[in-house]
Amino acid sequence: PELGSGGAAAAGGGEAASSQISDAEWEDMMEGFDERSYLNARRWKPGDDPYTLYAFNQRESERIPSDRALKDTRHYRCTTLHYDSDLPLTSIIITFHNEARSTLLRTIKSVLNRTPVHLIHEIILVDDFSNDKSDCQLLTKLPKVKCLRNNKREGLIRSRVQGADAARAKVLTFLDSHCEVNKDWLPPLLQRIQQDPTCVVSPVIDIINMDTFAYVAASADLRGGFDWSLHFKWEQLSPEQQARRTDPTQPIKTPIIAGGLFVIDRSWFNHLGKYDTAMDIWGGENFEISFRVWQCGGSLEILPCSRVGHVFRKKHPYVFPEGNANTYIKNTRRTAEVWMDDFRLFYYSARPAARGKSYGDVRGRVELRKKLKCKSFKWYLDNVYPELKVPDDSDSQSGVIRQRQNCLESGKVEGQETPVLTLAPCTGAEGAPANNQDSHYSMFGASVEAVI
Ligand SMILES: [Mn+2]
Repeated sequence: PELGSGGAAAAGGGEAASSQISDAEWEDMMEGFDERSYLNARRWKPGDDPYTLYAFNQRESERIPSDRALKDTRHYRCTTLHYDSDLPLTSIIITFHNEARSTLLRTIKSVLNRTPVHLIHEIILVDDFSNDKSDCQLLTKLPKVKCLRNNKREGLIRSRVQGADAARAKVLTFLDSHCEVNKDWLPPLLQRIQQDPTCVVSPVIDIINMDTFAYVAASADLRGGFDWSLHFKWEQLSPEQQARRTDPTQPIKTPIIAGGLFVIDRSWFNHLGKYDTAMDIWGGENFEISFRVWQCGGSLEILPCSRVGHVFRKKHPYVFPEGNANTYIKNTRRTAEVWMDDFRLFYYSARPAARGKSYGDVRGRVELRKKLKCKSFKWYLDNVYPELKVPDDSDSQSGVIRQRQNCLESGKVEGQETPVLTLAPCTGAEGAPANNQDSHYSMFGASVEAVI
């Protein structure tokens, strides 16, 4: 049954029971959690490199209190907005694998301290097979906190689906495990979903410095973008888009979400096919869900009046069983095959290494796309991301690729279907290259691909 679309007082059944905690009970629970011993058990030891375990400064994270004050980084006009009193409740889902205790705890405490209690149905921690299961278990002493644990490593995508399947509130809020939510972060997100349940919304993601843990405001004039290799990047709004934004509190439509933090109506999430659970560990899932939301009748927005800080790192602290690049290619290749139609060829051109990699069975996802009667990738490009330049003939050149006296040349090899490229002395005349040295090549992003 669809539970509770009202405030705690209006909601019926189990949801109300778990949402109604008296102030005294709340205080008892907050005080009942032995923070000092939780943190002390796994503290950084002097002499150790503070970056080894988590790829951010563990020592600095531990020096900062779990309930530190943050600067309110919103535009001042956000502070004058009012939100409905009957916003839907949310289940907050935080997945993690071997997260620093200090950072995970600060994520949760920031949520408990800066969110109207009656809007949180539960906080579901999904422990993706961390080495120490008490990292998660001990936190269930805190109000609203539940813990699910995988009995093998599943990765972010399947872990999030586990959390979503267990969630009971009307709205799902996905958070990363090294965040701090800022003042009034949740009401704008819930209100937008109440207005339009097909909208999938993200906060502006402020920056928590990985060395100092300083909380730094991010620009609110950014949206998510990408190139043909399916590499995510933040993009400045164009001058025209800027000019159209007369009200800095208005939502920003975005072609893609960064993926770590977003809010979605639970039945809409289920209707759209959750996530592609054949994707591994991390990476590429934000493309899949973004294309799917847009092409299947929804939209993606960044809400500038909601701010959440996130620790941005330079590398992943954990291992990918099949290697980082292979996992990213498998996940993005599944996305390209299911959602990009013939435009997937530009993906292969930009990421030639993806061609030969296996990506598993996508028939179920193709079926899903059919069943939901989703629009084409051309529609997405025309209507959502016209700024993404589609390579045309002017991007591809032909001629000789030459290194001193040698030219790139193609030749057949016994028993192999595709020709092999080698360097050999140039044979054609100036301006009239020999046939096997006449190359057609195109450049997308960082890679050059030659077809002879
Ligand atoms: Mn993260």
